[in-house]
Amino acid sequence: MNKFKYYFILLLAGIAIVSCSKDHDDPETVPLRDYKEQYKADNDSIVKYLNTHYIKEVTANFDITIEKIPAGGTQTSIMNQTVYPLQSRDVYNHDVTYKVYYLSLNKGSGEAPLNSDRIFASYTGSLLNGTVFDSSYGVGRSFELYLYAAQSVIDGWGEIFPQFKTGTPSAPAADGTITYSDFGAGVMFLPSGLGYYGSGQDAIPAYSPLVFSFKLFSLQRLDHDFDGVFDYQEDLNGDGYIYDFRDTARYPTPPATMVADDTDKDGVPDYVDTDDDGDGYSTYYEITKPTEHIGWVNGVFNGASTYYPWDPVIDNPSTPNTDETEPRGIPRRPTGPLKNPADPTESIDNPKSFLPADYTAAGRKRIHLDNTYPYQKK
Ligand SMILES: [Ca+2]
Ligand SMILES: [Ca+2]
Ligand SMILES: [Ca+2]
Ligand SMILES: [Ca+2]
Repeated sequence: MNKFKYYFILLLAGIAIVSCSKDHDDPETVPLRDYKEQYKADNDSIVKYLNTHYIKEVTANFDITIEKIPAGGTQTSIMNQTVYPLQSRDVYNHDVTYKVYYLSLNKGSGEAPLNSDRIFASYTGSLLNGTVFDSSYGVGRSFELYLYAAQSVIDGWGEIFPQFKTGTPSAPAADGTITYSDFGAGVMFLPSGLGYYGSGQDAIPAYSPLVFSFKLFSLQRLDHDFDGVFDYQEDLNGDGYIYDFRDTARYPTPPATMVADDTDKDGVPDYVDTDDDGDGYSTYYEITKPTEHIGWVNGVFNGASTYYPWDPVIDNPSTPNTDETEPRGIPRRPTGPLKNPADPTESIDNPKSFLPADYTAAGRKRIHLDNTYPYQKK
């Protein structure tokens, strides 16, 4: 959790060095443009694009062709067509609330990624003038949506991909190839503030709005604090997004609609907080299954996992040699009889016992999020 502090200190040191070097006639660094001003210009350009271009074709495989409406043309603009109604999402970033436009060509049949998961997707990126600057030519590649990943993608991807779902994989072909059907497919129209902004890339001039068509094939859930609970299970309000408001450059004054997903309200969101409920016991410790509960116990199979999964899971039929059955999820604070029924006071010396329902009840407050459990020492 101190990583951020170091990052900001390094950043400040970097700025100090740049300002010092100006005195020595080194090339000046150009300050970044104002995000709000740039967004106004970008949004004008994007709206103009949406009003002057049309969807020429969408193939059965969700490959889309967008072209400019020719002079005198009667084609319906992207903005006004109704086959794929234009959608938008409000995105707060660098103190700007962007209205990000996107098209949904197909929602997808699988799971939606969280904005910190790894996705397997294909894409084609172009500028508003139609220049294609990069493409994976329909072939899926792996990307981590997490903003602070070593090789992270642009901010806009993490905001739009969670609106789509993955596809349905085929059985592997003879050469091991898996193909996907009914995958998420769409087009996002990104202002430069959610793209490369002032730092242009090879074929992308600085401050370019970007158009990406994409297909979302599959995803991999990630656990960024290694506490045994996946990021998407630490998305407390279930909106598909987690944010770290310690990043005050991106989020100086987050709107009320953005939720921190921070159980103990210490400013560190659950997905990077190793003690989610702030009770002094790490989440990793709290979700560790007692050894006497592993494997076969009194004729009941309790699963081979060292850790409680989030919810009970059934055996995976495609792995006949392994029994993944796990009837117990992370429990709530126990509700069974007291150890000493003669003493009505629940305490560390007189704890309640776990009932089967404590491991499975829907909506239960799991113990790693309940700072009243384990019982505190007197
Ligand atoms: Ca985690
Ligand atoms: Ca959330
Ligand atoms: Ca926290
Ligand atoms: Ca804890």
